[in-house]
Amino acid sequence: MSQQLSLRVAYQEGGADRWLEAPEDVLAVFEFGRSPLDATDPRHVTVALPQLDEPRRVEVWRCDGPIKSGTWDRLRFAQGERLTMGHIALDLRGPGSIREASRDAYDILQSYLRQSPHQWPLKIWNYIPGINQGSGDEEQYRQFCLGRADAVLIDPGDLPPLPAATAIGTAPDEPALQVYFLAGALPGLDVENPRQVSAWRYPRRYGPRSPLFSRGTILTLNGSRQFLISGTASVVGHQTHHENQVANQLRESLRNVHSLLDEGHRLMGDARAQLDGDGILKVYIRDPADYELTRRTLEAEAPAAIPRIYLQGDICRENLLTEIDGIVGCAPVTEHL
Ligand code: 3EB
Repeated sequence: MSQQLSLRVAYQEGGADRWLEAPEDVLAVFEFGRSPLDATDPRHVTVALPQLDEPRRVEVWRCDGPIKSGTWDRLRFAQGERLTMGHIALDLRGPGSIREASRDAYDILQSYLRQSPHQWPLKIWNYIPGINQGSGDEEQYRQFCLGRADAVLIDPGDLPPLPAATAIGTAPDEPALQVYFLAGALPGLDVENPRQVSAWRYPRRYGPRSPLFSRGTILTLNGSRQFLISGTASVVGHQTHHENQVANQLRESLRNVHSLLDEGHRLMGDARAQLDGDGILKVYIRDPADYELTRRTLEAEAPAAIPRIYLQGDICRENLLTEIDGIVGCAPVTEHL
């Protein structure tokens, strides 16, 4: 018995238009390979990462409607009955550093959430132009982390709920920093991965301010659960494993995902997340030449039932070649009783 999930995510062939025109329950339509500055409808999120596989698809999020959409400062949002999607694209041309843009984006995001009925970010995606440009602490990703920490006035040591996150690099000439999120009226249940040091505890050598995200959050609504999985790479402890080996990096990433899902099951006791037709995976690949091997490796390692899309994106450490994230359903363990 399959239950109705609160957020229904799917990859759909064809363009974004028919989803934006049609049903009442469309919260967001993500279109890949277009600058975030291109979109006009608040529910239409254009993402600069090119799609590597075929056919071309859009990612559609649906939830209980009616959906209200609009603009708030430089943020665009779509608000359903129990979930909100919001996105921000800040033009990086002109004065101002990535650190300032990141701080601005998170300031806007937080002031929007404070006045929203859905105050809790569950997952945040960050797409950062030229993420590995600059050396040492000047690297764009580290500067992005600084800006985020400037804005987010929380001490992760106090263990407040943290959203799950993904941070991926777009082309260096992409003009905009993009941040988009899913939010709800209650915080998600944070899950950390026992195989990995929590990102907010990473040692100093990875940058002056640690990334602020949980490895995953569990959204519970309408009696069903979904697991929002953060960007997951070949990081064990806090160290990169399998340098220059994309297939082994992907396998390690999947071990991390399974370990995270097991930990979620241990914490909740009841539902168990699975990689099946209720979920989706996104596979980010730094070098398009690695696509075939990455695809074959995933086909050998992950259930065929889970839809997936392959996107070209840089990973936040220069020595990482691939990363995966996803949204997956949790089947109630008691369903057959
Ligand atoms: C890692 O495990 C990979 O800065 O928001 C993954 C997910 C990563 C989110 C972020 C960074 C972020 O550390 C990097």
